[in-house]
Amino acid sequence: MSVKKVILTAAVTGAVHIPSMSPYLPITPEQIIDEAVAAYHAGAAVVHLHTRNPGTGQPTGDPELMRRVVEGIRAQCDVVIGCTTGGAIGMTNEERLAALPVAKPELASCNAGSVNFCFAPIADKIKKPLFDWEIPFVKNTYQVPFANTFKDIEEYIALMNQYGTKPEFEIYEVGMLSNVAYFLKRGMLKAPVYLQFVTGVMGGIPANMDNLLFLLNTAIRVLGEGNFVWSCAAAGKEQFDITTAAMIQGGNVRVGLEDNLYIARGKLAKSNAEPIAKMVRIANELGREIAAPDEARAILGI
Ligand code: KMH
Ligand code: ZN
Repeated sequence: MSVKKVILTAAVTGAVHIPSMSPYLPITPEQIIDEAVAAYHAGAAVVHLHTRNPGTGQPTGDPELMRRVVEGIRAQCDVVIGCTTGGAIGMTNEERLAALPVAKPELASCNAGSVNFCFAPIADKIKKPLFDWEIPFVKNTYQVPFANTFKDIEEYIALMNQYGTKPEFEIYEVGMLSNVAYFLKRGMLKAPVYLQFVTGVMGGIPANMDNLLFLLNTAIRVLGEGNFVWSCAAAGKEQFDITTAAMIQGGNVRVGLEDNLYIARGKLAKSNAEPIAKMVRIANELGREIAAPDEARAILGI
């Protein structure tokens, strides 16, 4: 069996971590652009983007900021651009989707079901927050679910189809694979569908080997082998163990400061290029070649 080249995705800043946790978390459009371009030079074929208020670091769905970020990256490299439609916990669907018609990215996240997406325990670790919004923001995730109903998912897919954007399905729980299969059967999606197993979220499937294989084998069962391309991300300290396991299993990999602020135990990553470079070294050891952006486009069918 020939194993395809591995697509490395850099999830650059996200909407979970807060500025008080790391001085290296990209905040302004310029920082996000620089980080994305540096991650590309380190080996990323895809960047997954969120934006933040440049003054406070608070996650925002402001389409103008996303437009600036996407244009800034496109001016410097041909990395595949994936924009979030997950936004941040507490945002409305309108806020989450606002950037899509403006940025018209090749790829956008499409969250494949509702889940508790909790990161309230961050509050216990921050003694002196840099900004007033940070602690209420993380605490709010203890009581507000991340809603992605069937109706929502249908609307997100329809909008992506309208703008020629391929959905990247964020899979936080195994049952969400059946949700994707439902939309594939209805003819709203073109195979191969792209799955991102996002393990390790508090409220979602834990990041371990059993669950990685459970997700993969269930995807084969409900979608059919050949009907999907998969990648794996892991939130927190399991990140590199599980993404390495995914690579061994023939999958693609997402790393970056959205998922994990550390490059090793107790050592903050100074950039998104660092975890990408680490995965390139691991891939080299494992004999997996790294996909360039155009090779990623071919694999993903975009
Ligand atoms: N910010 C999280 C609630 C996505 O980008 O679509 C979800 C998230 C997923 O980051
Ligand atoms: Zn995201």
